[in-house]
Amino acid sequence: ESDLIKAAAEKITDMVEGDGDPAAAVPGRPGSQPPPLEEPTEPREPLPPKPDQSPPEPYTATGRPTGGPAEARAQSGSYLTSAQGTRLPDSDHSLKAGPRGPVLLQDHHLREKVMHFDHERIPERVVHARGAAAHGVFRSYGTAENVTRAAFLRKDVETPVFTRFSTVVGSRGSADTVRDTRGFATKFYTSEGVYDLVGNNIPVFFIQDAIKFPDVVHAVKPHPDREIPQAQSAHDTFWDFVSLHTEAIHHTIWFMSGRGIPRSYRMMEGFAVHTWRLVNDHGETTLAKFHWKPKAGVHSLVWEEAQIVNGVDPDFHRRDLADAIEAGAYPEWELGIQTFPDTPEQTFQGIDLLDPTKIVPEELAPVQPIGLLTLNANPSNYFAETEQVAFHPGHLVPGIDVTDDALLAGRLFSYLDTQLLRLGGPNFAQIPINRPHAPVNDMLRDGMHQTAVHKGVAPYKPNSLDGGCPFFAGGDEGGYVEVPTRVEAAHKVRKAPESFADHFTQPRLFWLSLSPVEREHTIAAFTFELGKCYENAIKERTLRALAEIDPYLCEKVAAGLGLPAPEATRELPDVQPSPALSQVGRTWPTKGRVIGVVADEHADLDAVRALRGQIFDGGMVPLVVAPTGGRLGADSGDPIVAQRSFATARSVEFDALIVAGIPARGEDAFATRDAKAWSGTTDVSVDPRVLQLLTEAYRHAKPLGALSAAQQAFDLADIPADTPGIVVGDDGAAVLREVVDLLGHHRVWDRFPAHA
Ligand code: HDD
Repeated sequence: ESDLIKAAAEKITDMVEGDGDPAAAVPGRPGSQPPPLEEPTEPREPLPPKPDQSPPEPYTATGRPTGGPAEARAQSGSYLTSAQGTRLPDSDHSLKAGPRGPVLLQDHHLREKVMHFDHERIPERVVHARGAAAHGVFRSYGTAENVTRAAFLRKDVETPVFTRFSTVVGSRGSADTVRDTRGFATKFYTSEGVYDLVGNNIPVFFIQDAIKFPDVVHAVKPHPDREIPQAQSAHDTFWDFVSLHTEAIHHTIWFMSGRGIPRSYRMMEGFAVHTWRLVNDHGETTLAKFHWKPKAGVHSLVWEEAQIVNGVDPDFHRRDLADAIEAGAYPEWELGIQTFPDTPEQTFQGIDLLDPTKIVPEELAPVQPIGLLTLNANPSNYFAETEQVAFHPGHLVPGIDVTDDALLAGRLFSYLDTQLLRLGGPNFAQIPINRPHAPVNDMLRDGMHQTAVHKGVAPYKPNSLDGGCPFFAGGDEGGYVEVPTRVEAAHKVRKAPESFADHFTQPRLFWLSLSPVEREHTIAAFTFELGKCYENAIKERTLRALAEIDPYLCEKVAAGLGLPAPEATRELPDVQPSPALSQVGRTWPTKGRVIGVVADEHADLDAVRALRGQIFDGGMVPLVVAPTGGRLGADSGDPIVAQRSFATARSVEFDALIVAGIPARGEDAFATRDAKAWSGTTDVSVDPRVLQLLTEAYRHAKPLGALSAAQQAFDLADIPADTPGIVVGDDGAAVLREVVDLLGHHRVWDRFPAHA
């Protein structure tokens, strides 16, 4: 009997392309199968190996196929893979805690396979519905090679990527600058299959266990009776949840700070939140947290700006991202990792690495740069790409594995499941934007939206009819082999570890790390949000949580709500602040920032031309704001195009303003309006829309400049010339230099009152 099997196996092996002797090492290959009980029919020649089939062409940043051998793309190649192109070492055994089980929820291969089978006979994201995305490239520095064997993290490897940013709460048509967490999800089309890094702009999450996700989302979404408010957390159900689940207060204080209203997607940090397990070529493991660091700095709007933008330009962030890319000012982020020894406790300096509501301060574990992300092409079709892209934290490549974080475990289930509803079936990996750029050779068949025309007759393992193909890949052939981490025998319980019960030390750490002005903005946000709640009990419960963070925070918010401030129930811990958490006090690059130049026909047009050129040369965006559209100095040989008119410009669009001329009140300018009401001045000789530009920019602590001849505009707007951040002079270049220096701090922070 064994001779017969051996002969058949040799025949099959001979027919398979590829080098080496694949039968030797890998279970599941011909030759290593257990013998059948008996031969059911007369032995006959096996059918030829399953022919390769024409793969669907992958979509790329430029809209063209990536090139390379067509058969390297889909349903082809020698090894069995997941739908994402990751090679599989085994498809017959679920991942278990020991041979006798139980089966682990983190077995993403089992779930992918069974989920797909379940749907073989043949709507908006429930969260993160509103988003904007871009194509790009990730270039690895190779600095992570010692901790991970992931091929895309080898030195100088370039990997195409697609990144989607999003708000969490609002529906697809909601505004961009609402106070919310932002999603930051990146799909890496690696040579080993798709890797998704599905993160947020906040390093901690609301909850510690995925089983509470429906609760927190139900709480923050609009009230079910009237379906209001849209894209807001400022309502009773959200704060009811937060005050009753105090583990949410850490995430909440982050998005009550400026982090909840970013200036631009280009100016946000990103975090994968969970701790991941990296494994290197030698099988050694390291725990790690991923960070994205924007080259443009980390900046926020102020609340009034965010609200104005919501009305004036609800697509502000989407437009900003697309404009920057179109202008060639490609946004960049460095990917970094914090690494921790993979000890059985999975803690670092007392911080539980499995608790997704905890950070490890950068001062304790520095973020080490491992590569650069550059977004360099806008999508050509919003639906095909931005809407249909499907992320999943379980899309992993060899070298990156999961930990036992209970929030992550639930996510590993949820993201596959949601795509079934959203993308209409289990074949979403065949949608162009989701297609791996690695060979896909799965045995997932049929189902809704099947676009592949599979050949061969034996989509099952083991088989002899399709030549036994495809084969399993061992770890040394790029197979995704789970790290055989030890699972201690324990009782089944519905419980969290004890360390998860500390809900307040890290919110206090965050609070103490903020600068005084950031604290004032955070107080204002809490006061606004709770002020929109109707139930006093909810406000009081939240104040009790704030008291456990800091007495000043609690007292100020309580005063704003007109309620007594409760006392903390314990002595507040002595916490070392983390300066890296503050956005103030550092100097940031000014590349890509927008400077408005206000002028009319009476301005010194040579000075305006020079300013425009100098701003542009500095890598920033000059926008000339004139009384009407069209051109200034149309009769001159070098007219100046007005990018904005007084009717279309609003201060929120500019990071700084320079007034080059004092534009007189035009005939059509608010003819029927009371200029005093708009500008705070009785003088109507300056167009009130210009005064509004200046007073708003002043209130939002933006740098303001004026050429001497135009400085009167500040007087008319009641802006004292001796306040910080007001620059006046004859020499346009010198004024600009000083304005740009101020812009390096993002805002003139001294202009905000700050006591905390
Ligand atoms: Fe989630 C989408 C980020 C916890 C369930 N999530 C989604 C997106 C981002 C995140 C960026 C949008 C992806 C895109 O652009 O298409 N989610 C996170 C982070 C979390 C997190 C950083 C915690 C660390 N999520 C989380 C939990 C669950 C989900 C605990 C469920 C148990 N998330 C989903 C989802 C979404 C989603 C319902 C909606 C659309 C989608 O997946 O594709 O499955």
